[in-house]
Parts: sequence; structure tokens; C-alpha cells
Amino acid sequence: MASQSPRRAPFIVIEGLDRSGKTTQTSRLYARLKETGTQANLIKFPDRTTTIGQMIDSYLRSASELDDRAVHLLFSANRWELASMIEKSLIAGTPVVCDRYAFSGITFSGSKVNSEGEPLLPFEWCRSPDIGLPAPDIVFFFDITPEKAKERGGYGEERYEKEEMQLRVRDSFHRIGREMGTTWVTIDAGRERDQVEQDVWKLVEPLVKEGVDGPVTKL
Ligand code: T5A
Ligand code: NA
Repeated sequence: MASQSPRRAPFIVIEGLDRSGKTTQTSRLYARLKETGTQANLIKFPDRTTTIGQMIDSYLRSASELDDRAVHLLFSANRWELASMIEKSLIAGTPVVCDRYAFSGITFSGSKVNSEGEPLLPFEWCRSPDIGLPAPDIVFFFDITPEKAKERGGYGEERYEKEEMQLRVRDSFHRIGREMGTTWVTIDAGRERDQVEQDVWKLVEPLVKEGVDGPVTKL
């Protein structure tokens, strides 16, 4: 009798611009999974609770200065801190819901410019430290115009929360999305919370129910 290889749980990432509602929707998704009988792991990057995360937090609040390359590598290291936990969770059958991931790393660092408006860090250099991390099975990209995002209480005080920066980041996310194919799902995040939640749930519910075939893939 042929033994069926066990299916693993999905790795679900919500990415997007600042104020697009990622934290709102990852929390809603986590809660909805729980209500329907699935205990997931909810994680967020940057994870500001670790030693590396505290350095990132201080940099984002402009309480400290760091070389652009150094902070990029810290963001990536912050993901590597959780890489084996993510993989183990998926293999054990527990879905992982993640608020931002390597795509934020690439788009934000890659969108930094000098006073002449030229990129500070080459795109391929930005991509390389995340190569080998667990790859998501689905990425919801929360797309929103800077005007819409501003209506949500305006951007805060953090380092990258400036309109020009957000526009470059948005273009960069669109570029990555075109390369990613079907794993990448663009969501109009400028709508009501319930509508956004419904769109995410429509795709997550079957993925969690059916599970995923094969090993955890890598970025
Ligand atoms: N970064 C991050 C890097 O440079 N490199 C990296 O590798 C990574 C991982 C901090 C910064 O770090 C950069 C990117 C960022 O600039 P963060 O800690 O995730 O990243 O940022 P936060 O400030 O926590 O979160 P965001 O600003 O991105 O906001 P969210 O999570 O997208 O939005 P959320 O859910 O908090 O909602 C914002 C507000 O809008 C309301 C909410 O109630 C809230 O008030 N809202 C809505 N209002 C109307 N309609 C809706 N549909 C709404 N949904 C939410
Ligand atoms: Na957030």
C-alpha cells in the first residue's frame, strides 16, 4: 500500500506599504483561524523584542544612526532568528501568519536614495542576505495610495514614513510582484476592513484546509 506523504501547513505573509492595514488583518486572520479550529503562529517583522530587533527599533525611531548596509543586514538577521521556528511549525502542521517579510527588506532598503536621488544600495545586494529563508506559500500585497494611507491618521514619525519614500517602495513592490507570479496576490487595501478580510480569507481557508504538498521551499 503506497503511504501518502503528510501535507504540511502553509506559510502566509501579508506585505505592503505603511498604514495599509497589515497588522489589523494579520490579527484578524489569526483570530478567524482560531475561531474555526486552527491554532496558527502569528509573527511580525521587524520583531522588535529580540536584541537585534531592539537595534532596529532604535534606528527606526531615529534614536540611533546605523550604516545603511548594517541596518539592512540586521533586518535580515532578525528574520533568520525565526527561520527554523517557521520551518518546524509548518512541518508540524501549524500555519504561520506573518506581518511583513523579506519583501519589505528588499523594497525599503532598495528605495533609499542619496541627495542626487540615486539608489544607495543595489537591488541584488539587498536581495542576497534573505536567500535561503523559508519561502511563503502565499503573499498578500496590500496596495494603497499614499493619499489613502494618509487618511489613516497620517504617517507617523518613523524614519521611512515619508511620501516620496513610500512611492518608491510601492513601485518596487509592484516590480517584485511581477516576478513572483501566482504566489503574489495584490489586494486593494484602501477599502473597508471587512472587505479586505473577506478577500484574504477566501484564499487562506482552502489553503489551510487542504495543506501544502512537498517540503518548505526557500527564497
Ligand atoms: N522595514 C521593515 C524595513 O525597512 N526592512 C524590513 O526588512 C522590514 C521587515 C516599520 C518599518 O520598517 C521597515 C518598514 C517600515 O517602515 P512596522 O513595524 O511593520 O515596520 O510598521 P508599523 O508602523 O507597525 O505598521 P504600518 O505603519 O506598516 O501599519 P500597518 O500594519 O500596515 O497598518 P495597521 O493595521 O496598523 O493600520 C494603520 C491604521 O489604519 C487603520 C488602523 O486602525 C490603524 O489606525 N486601518 C484602517 N482604516 C480604514 N480602513 C481600513 N481598511 C483600515 N485598516 C486599518
Ligand atoms: Na504594522
